[in-house]
Amino acid sequence: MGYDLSEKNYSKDLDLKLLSPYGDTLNDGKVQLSFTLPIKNDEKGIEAAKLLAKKMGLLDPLVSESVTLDSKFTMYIVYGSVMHTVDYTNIIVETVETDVLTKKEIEDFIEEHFDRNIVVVGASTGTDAHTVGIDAIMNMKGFAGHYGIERYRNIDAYNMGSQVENEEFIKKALEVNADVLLVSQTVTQKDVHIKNLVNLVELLEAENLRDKFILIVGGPRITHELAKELGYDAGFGPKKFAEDVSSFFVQELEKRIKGTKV
Ligand code: B12
Repeated sequence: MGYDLSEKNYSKDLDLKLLSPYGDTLNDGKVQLSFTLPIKNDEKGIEAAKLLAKKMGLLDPLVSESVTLDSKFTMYIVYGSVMHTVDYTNIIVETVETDVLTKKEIEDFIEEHFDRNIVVVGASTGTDAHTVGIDAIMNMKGFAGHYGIERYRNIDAYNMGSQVENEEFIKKALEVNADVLLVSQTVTQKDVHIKNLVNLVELLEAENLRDKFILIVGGPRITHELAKELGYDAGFGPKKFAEDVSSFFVQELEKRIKGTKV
């Protein structure tokens, strides 16, 4: 069920069971959309963009911008109203539930609960060449004002970089006796990340090693829900930093060894 936006008789009350975008006023359903068409920038192109937006279900679409990219490509910005709503009260999202601590709190937590450093091995695995994500989490200098875990005083961090084969990754984890494995996956074309992430779990299971490590994956298209589905302990997406993941793994590690110093 949705509001009858075509008649503009939408409600002025917020009903979270019928959540709709906010433009100028509650429940007007206004959204902005941009896309590129492989055609030249003229009136016919603008009409094509408008028709496409209508087919996508936008009411009263307005092409507010048509930007010439070159003689054969044009980018359009279109405004319109969506007629659909979602029931916000019925949405359940699986998220990492541990408290997020500061760098200092994490270091103090390690000092209090462990009598040795925590060992972390990270990499962008498989064919994935993107290093910026794993570097953001691990590098000493950090990212967006958040120091990476190499800077944490009682974490030994090994960042193997990108295009690391799963076998090589496991070998390193065993060599340094890792507690935590951090996998970064950026490229999702043709679900290549799923195959690679599943392969790592299968290799660990085949060697009876899965329970030896806290296994974490992160990347722009990764959610905690997906990570759990694939057999990982946690997943982290955009806008997550070293504190988020370290808070999780120190508390998880402590839970697993509760009572006994390692
Ligand atoms: C830079 C870049 C490259 C560089 C990478 C250089 C390098 N050293 O990393 C180069 C040029 C090599 C590259 C290559 C390719 N790229 Co590229 N690239 C990008 C770009 C522009 C930026 C990515 C980035 O650095 N983001 C910044 C970091 C900080 O963000 P992040 O990775 O999301 O990380 C954050 C979180 O996700 C999380 N996180 C990430 N990893 C982890 C891990 C853990 C454990 C945790 C806890 C958290 C975590 O924390 C980080 C901080 O908050 C994006 C587009 C974009 N604007 O995002 C495309 C993009 C990622 N690339 C893309 C593609 C398709 C490619 C190529 C396949 C292109 C090609 N046809 O050759 C190749 C792939 C090569 C390969 N084999 O992997 C696509 C991916 C689409 C998809 N989902 O599959 C994108 C989205 C561009 C696009 N719109 O099409 N790319």
